[in-house]
Amino acid sequence: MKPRCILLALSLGVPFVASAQDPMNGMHHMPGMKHDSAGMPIPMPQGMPMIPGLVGLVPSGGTFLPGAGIDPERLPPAKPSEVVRLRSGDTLDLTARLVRRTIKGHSFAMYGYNGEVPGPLIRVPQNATIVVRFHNDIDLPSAVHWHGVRLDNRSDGAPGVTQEPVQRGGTFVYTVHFPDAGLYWYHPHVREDVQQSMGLFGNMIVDSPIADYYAPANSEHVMMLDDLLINGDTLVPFGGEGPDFALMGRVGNVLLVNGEPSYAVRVKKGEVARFYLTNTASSRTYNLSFSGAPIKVVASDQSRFEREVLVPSVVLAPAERYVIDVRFAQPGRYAIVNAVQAINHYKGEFEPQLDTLGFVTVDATPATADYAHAFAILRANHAVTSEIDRYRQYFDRAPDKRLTLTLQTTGLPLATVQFMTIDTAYYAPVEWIDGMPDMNWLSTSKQVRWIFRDNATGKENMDIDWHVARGSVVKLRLFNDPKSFHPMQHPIHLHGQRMLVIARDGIRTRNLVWKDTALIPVGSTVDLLIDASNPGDWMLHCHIAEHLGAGMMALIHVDP
Ligand SMILES: [Cu+2]
Repeated sequence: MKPRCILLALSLGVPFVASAQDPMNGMHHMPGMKHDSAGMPIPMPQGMPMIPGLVGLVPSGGTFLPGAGIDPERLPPAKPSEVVRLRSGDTLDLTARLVRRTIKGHSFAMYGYNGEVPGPLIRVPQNATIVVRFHNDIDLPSAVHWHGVRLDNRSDGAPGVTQEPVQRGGTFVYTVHFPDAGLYWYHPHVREDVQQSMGLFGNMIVDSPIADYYAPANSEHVMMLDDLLINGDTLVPFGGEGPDFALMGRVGNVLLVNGEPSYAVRVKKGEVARFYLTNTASSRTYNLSFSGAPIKVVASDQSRFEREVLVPSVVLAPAERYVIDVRFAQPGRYAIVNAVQAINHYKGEFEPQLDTLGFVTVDATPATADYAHAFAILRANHAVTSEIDRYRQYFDRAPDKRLTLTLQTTGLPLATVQFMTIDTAYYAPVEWIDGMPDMNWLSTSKQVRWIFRDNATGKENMDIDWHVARGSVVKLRLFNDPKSFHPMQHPIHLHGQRMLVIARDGIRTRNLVWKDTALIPVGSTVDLLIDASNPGDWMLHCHIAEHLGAGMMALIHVDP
């Protein structure tokens, strides 16, 4: 790695020119989202100075924070998530509203579903159909997307595609059918950079009728992973007219589990604990481990794996889910650690970064049921394999469509352009932290346009109007161009269908699982096989909230 002396050569006081170009497609406009705040500095990593040419600049377009003018102390305190068990035919009222959250001693006006953060944990049997009456009582238009659920298109909750955004005071009734057992989550699909980050997310667990669908476990725990960007005692405001942090997405400096900065569970000696993991962060990819306790990966987004495997750690990109079993053989305190490789852009070096998300305390009393034997068996899920067998005939055929992932910028500060020109001489396949928050903060969705480009037609983003017949199997090849202005990984999410990641860089995936979100590292070519079985108009998009807000989305029509 080369030292990054370019910083010293950058000029001072480069004027900040905002472009009038609007790259958005009308789906994420927020009229009335303007406030007068003149902006504020953002926290920088220790020992990292702001780039001289960026000092004193603020993003264009004003700022937004929830509950403007409301004293947080007058809001109801957020409650922890409660389990709501529903049967087919049941109705749930779900209201997004302002709540007070107290994080590290500071109180903020934020959001919650039914006053809870995370929102209610909806637990249903497989094949249930429920009705959710959504009420919007927050100060932004909203909607609810049922992430990963192959439901009726009308209830997909994608404003601009399947419904109009729900204005404050408005209601929308969703019919949610759960055809697949597994772990899912719900969240808004309007200004996700604000609404998800402020607390609007919740899980759904869909239970299979098969008694030993998963191996036995002594306990179950839900971990919704999130991060929050705080400067001293203040939330760093959001872009008023569209997302800021448009280059890398907003990477928080406080790591949260279930909305709290410290997570604690207590188990017994020898206990097998099942963790339901969901990454709800705007941009951060996690690499989780449990102080060496063995982790068995059981399931991901929409199914179990073909085969259970033991792993040292679990990587979760935004919106991905994993079901894991962890066995705690000895009493003691096990830290839950996010261990990643940070890039110091100033020094041009990689360095390890460890964050403790919480602790598992293991009592000396043995667990009442001893599942050591079952835990030691790595199960082969033949039902998953035999279902996927029907699709293997398509694995080797030529891709039906190829998309290149790239970006265009316009009107960025000169210092940013100069820095990036040098910085992207090398790249990391996955950026785990934000090593340059000043540059990132100052980039808005008016200056940065993230792009899916159709290799065959040259069409981009929402101009890619792709029709496939219901019941067809589609091979989609994605290439993440490492030579773009700011190469970065993208967790790509497809609504309403299921897909297999069949190959990465030409290497066949050996242990398959049905997914709805797949991480595409920089420089990688990833082949997805889509089971296009659910008719309707469905979004394909990057799940980094700010990349979505900066245009990285396309439509796939599954024709009936
Ligand atoms: Cu992206």
